[in-house]
Amino acid sequence: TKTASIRLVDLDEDGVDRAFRADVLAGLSQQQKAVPARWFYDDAGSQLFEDITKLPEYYPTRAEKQILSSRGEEFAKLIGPGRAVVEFGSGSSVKTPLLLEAIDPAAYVPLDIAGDFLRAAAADLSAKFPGLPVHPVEADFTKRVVLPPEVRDTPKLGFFPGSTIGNMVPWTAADLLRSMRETLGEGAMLLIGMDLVKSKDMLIAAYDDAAGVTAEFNLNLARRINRELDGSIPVEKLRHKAVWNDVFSRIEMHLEAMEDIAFTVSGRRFAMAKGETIHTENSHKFRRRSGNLLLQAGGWTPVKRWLDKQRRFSLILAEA
Ligand code: AVJ
Repeated sequence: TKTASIRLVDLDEDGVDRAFRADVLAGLSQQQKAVPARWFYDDAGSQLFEDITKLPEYYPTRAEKQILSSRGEEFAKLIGPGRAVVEFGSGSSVKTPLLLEAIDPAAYVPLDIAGDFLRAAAADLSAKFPGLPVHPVEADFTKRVVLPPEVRDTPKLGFFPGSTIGNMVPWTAADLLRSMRETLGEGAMLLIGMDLVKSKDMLIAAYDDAAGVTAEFNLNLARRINRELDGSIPVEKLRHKAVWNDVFSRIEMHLEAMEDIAFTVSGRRFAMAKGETIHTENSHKFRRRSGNLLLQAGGWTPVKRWLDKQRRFSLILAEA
């Protein structure tokens, strides 16, 4: 299998719009066309992802919530009170409270590149936990982040739920884990979600649901390119495709041309032959050994691993 590797443009460098344009133009110029998955999440895409989490076929969100709501006592014992919880990505309305309730933290520090989501998540959490200091930080957490002075001397717990780590190829994932370790400092712990390898049928169904919500989520990326980058992609001639890549243990999402097409993006011309695809997402699935190996490659030592009742999803606690 041939894979595309794309150099991500630095978000701080030129601003989000220029980064989006640069990623898309570079990605569409490759032999295997590809756009990094992080560009799914404009307002429409974020809403569609919310809808995905409620689909009967999309088990990861429910499975992870089940672990978080049933293992509170173990979290409390292994993590202890008084840590600053640093969440990578804006807090999801349901998962974060389950963790915070269990461990009696000293502060909550959500990190996100999207300021609006960040402020909304921070306000939400403050309302639910009136006594808890909340320090949102607008930052690109793929690099080392300087945390607010209020939590400088507080031991940290990093929280990275959702199996978002699975969107990255292993070397990028290991880099991210190392950055997190630098951001979190001495004595830190990390609680991270990793989706598990399971039957191909269950995996494909989770990424190609009967209601077509995941298809809309995928197609929205092409619509976003048209909207924001003055594109003329004929979206109605693309179809959503989810495939299992057994070599890399991952679900891949693609947008496949149903006939020969040509279009422009920001004044540049592109063509796709019938059957050619734009690779839009990797979602790696883990086993105990592969998950532990990845954590160790990123500088973390696994401490404890929990699965949901149906053994579909894992949550791993690690220490620096
Ligand atoms: C939010 C990245 C974990 O990979 O399962 C859901 C995104 N893509 N359906 C995942 C997603 C298609 C999701 N993550």
